[in-house]
Amino acid sequence: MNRSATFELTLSRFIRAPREKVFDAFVTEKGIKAWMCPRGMGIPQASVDARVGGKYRVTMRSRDGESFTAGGIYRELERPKRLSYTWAWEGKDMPNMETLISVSFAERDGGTELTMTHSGFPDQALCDSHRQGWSSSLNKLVDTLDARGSAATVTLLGAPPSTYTWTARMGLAEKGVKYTMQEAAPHTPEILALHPFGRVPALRDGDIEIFETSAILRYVDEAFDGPHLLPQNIRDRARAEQWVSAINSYLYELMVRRYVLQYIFPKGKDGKPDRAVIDASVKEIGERLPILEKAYGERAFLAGANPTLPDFFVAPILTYVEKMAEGKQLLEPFPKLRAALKAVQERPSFRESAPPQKG
Ligand SMILES: N[C@@H](CCC(=O)N[C@@H](CS)C(=O)NCC(=O)O)C(=O)O
Repeated sequence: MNRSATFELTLSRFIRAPREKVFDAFVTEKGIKAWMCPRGMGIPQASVDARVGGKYRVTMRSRDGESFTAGGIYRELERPKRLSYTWAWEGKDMPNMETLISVSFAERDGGTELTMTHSGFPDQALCDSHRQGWSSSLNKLVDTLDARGSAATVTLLGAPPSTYTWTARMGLAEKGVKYTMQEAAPHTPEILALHPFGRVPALRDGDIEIFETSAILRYVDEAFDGPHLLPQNIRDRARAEQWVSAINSYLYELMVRRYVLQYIFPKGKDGKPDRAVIDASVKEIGERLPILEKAYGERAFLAGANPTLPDFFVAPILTYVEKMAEGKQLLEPFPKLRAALKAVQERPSFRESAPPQKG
């Protein structure tokens, strides 16, 4: 190892699994293949000779087919308590350094407290990039060993009646990602800890924290296997992003805040909805819906033949609009929009993610 190397990282995780199982996930081919790469990557090859002085080698592959191989030598194997091994990348484009990984496995509350130290980095940038990589890999380790799967690492914080929370839940369900739903209202301390503007939803994946629904679902789309939430060709993907942005910027405020919420939280005289505000919003919604109708063109959904992110953003909003006094009449003149909405409303992801019905 390079003597001038001084940078190191330490990460810990509690895993609801016995120490032996966690230890074996580091030193068996099957175990390593299940987790030892960041989310969004896979391990096509791993070889292991788990004895002191024995070698291991791991090849990681990104979705776009790029491969990265690391390997090293076991220095210490004390199952199920301690493990240490060297770590070096192969290939001329990879950092030329041999580093050391030490892992301890302690029993706690019927599970395992894992502490990993990776030392010997020649600079902070390499140390930080490895911290990110290991942090994401350890999320996968937890998912694999905990009976709850990814619901052990992925938590969505939000308020089920909120349209954005509904959209985020739909995206997670479409992708087939198990998650824990933590109910939290906007501007509460739990939300403010993750979202500096206090809005819902926010997502935590291990120690990775994300706010803004489109960023959350972008992350979910790239980090997990499962059907794509965005179109795969450049033009349609740009179109999908365009409509997500347009819905957020030009439709949500009008349809939800200035219309639906006027009924749900009336602020007019005698606790009734403010008629003037509602009338003005209805007029404006009537002017904007033709833009949305036109957007479908010959497509069944906003960015192509299949529902993608913009459809998951707009459906909860239009579902609320549809339920208000003027809603049916407002949507009536727009057959393409109604057909797309109905198709999304019929998806299991939409129904499973819907806010609980009152009464
Ligand atoms: N741009 C945010 C918007 C989130 C948002 O506005 N959420 C609403 C609930 S649907 C909220 O938190 N409202 C509380 C507030 O505005 O104070 C996103 O995409 O996540």
